[in-house]
Amino acid sequence: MTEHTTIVVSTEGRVGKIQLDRPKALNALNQTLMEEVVSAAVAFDADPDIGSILILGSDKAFAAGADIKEMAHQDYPSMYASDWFRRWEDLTELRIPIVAAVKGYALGGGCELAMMADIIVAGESAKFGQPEINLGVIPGMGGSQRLTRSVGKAKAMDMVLTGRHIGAEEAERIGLVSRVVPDEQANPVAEEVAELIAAKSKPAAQMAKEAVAASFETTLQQGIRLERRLFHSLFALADQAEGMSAFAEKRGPEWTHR
Ligand code: CO8
Repeated sequence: MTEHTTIVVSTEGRVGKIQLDRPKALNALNQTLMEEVVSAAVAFDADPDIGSILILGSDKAFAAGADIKEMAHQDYPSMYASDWFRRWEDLTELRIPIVAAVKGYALGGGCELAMMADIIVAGESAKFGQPEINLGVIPGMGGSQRLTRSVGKAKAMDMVLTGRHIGAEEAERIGLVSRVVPDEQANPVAEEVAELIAAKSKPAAQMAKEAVAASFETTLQQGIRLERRLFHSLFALADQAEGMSAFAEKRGPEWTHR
């Protein structure tokens, strides 16, 4: 197994787990952490024995943003030449469903990383925010786009322009997170969700994710056409025949993920 310095990677059944592990820096996202998270996620995506990814933070912070100390001394030529933080986009191109458990701070890049997940389970202590404006910059890992698509202009402008943090209850009310649970339940519930998804037919789950994700990119008509084509294409897979036979025979399906 690959040696990591900023994350802990493990598997639990068909769930691939990535625990952010820079607790002293509140899991601030540096270049090493980005590379390690994305590489681990890419490997899980390609592994036929893994059906979902779970991203976990620590109790005080999911992640308090990009590593400000690492960024502070960058200049425009170095940021541009390295296309700083582009690698995170590779995470968003994965087909495998991703669940994030958020407790404590999910700020700046931390909020943006959580939004790259398909489902966010928040503990009651979760605090989401895009405070970059307080550092004289703006969101740079998709916050201005993903946040706006997920919660609408009114709340996105409020968060991005004022930098204020919102709590778990408000985050659920505005549609940023899927569920809020007591803190001690956040990791177990997120794990249950990830296990439930991993127990589905992998290609069906991937196509379900692709169809929902497409709604952020396409017109309604194109999205509905894509959904129908994906639906049709599932009839080429053994899992469709198995799922429907199992229903008729009143038994649980045995997926071959093919
Ligand atoms: N980067 C680096 N170190 C951090 C960060 C961070 N984002 N956040 C916290 N830390 C460190 C602190 O410096 C401190 O280290 P040390 O003990 O060595 O002094 C340690 O973590 C603990 O932090 P605090 O003592 O500050 O803990 P508090 O409980 O007092 O406060 C807060 C917690 C409120 C979360 C506070 O730490 C804070 O405000 N952090 C910064 C939050 C922030 O501004 N995040 C946005 C960063 S910018 C960003 O994310 C841009 C992303 C897009 C980049 C795209 C490029 C193309």
